[in-house]
Amino acid sequence: MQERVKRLQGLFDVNGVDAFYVTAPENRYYLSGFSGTSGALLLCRNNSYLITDFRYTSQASQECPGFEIIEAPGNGIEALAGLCRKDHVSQLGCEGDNLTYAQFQALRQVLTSVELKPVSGVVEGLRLHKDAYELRCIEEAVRIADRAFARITAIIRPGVSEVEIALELEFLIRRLGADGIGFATIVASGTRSALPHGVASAKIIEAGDLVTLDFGAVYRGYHSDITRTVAVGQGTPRQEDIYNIVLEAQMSAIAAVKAGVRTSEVDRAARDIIKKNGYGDYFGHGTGHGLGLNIHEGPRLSAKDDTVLQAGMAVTVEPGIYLPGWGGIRIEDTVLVENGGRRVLTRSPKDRLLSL
Ligand SMILES: [Mn+2]
Repeated sequence: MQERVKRLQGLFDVNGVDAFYVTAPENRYYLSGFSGTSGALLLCRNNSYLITDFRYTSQASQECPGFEIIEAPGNGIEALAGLCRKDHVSQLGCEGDNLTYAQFQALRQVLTSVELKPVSGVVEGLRLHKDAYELRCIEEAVRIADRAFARITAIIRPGVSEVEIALELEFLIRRLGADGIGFATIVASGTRSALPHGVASAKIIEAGDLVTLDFGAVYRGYHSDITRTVAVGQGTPRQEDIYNIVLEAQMSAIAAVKAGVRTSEVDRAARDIIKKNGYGDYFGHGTGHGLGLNIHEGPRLSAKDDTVLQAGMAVTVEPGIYLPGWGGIRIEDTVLVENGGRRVLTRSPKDRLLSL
């Protein structure tokens, strides 16, 4: 954590600040290790403070060595103002993407002698590169999701509802050692599988349905993300054809992932194959996204993004084809960017349309 704080302090000058105020829960956790739900960091050149309330002070002193724990009631901004005076802060960076307008106004009112500078993506930029510990957490989150998938296929059959499948998945994920699930579990069957984000509904699974399962585990704060589409009963030729196009697109995008490559090139690798097969209009989202303490973080793997991939980034690769009134297919893996290549972390089978 001290190392991370040092790297942030190294970015003070380029951002024109002499201290940083951190409130986004994932950024706060990343920099301090504080797992409570309420608190803020003030990082100055020489001192690091965690301002929190009575409920969390003893937890914070255990979790955050290197931080001075300041107990303050309410939103803690009076305490913040006092610390800014004590440490002679004149330009305070704050998280423009996280603070609400009301919070910003409240800060401005209290911090009368401090220039408040909203900045964007600074801590998020540090979080792009996962260290060895973070990678181990992501790998464990992936392992849990893979194990849950291996077990969930046994209960997918006609007569079971999407919600029942989702609940079972979520139960398995917790039982397998995760903190919890990473996002609302998607179980989208039949024509609902054409909804890229079809969160599980009361719909009953029928023979002949495609079922898209998109879910993930959280382990020590870190996410995994996986999608598999399966057929209930023997897949039809058309279901298999479209599955194989999506698979080819996904494999091609995975093969494009390596340090030094632009994210837009990874997106293009998937999109070209789907276009070439005539389904370009039915793949309306980006090819993937970074993940870590957030389920969606940088880098974005999309046609409009030109971030250069670097070793230590963790991303998803998840093209899909969605045909309204028919159904949809998406295949998603969690992938680690390495020098000269990539490592696909998810291992659930995908090499053909699985019939259940
Ligand atoms: Mn995803």
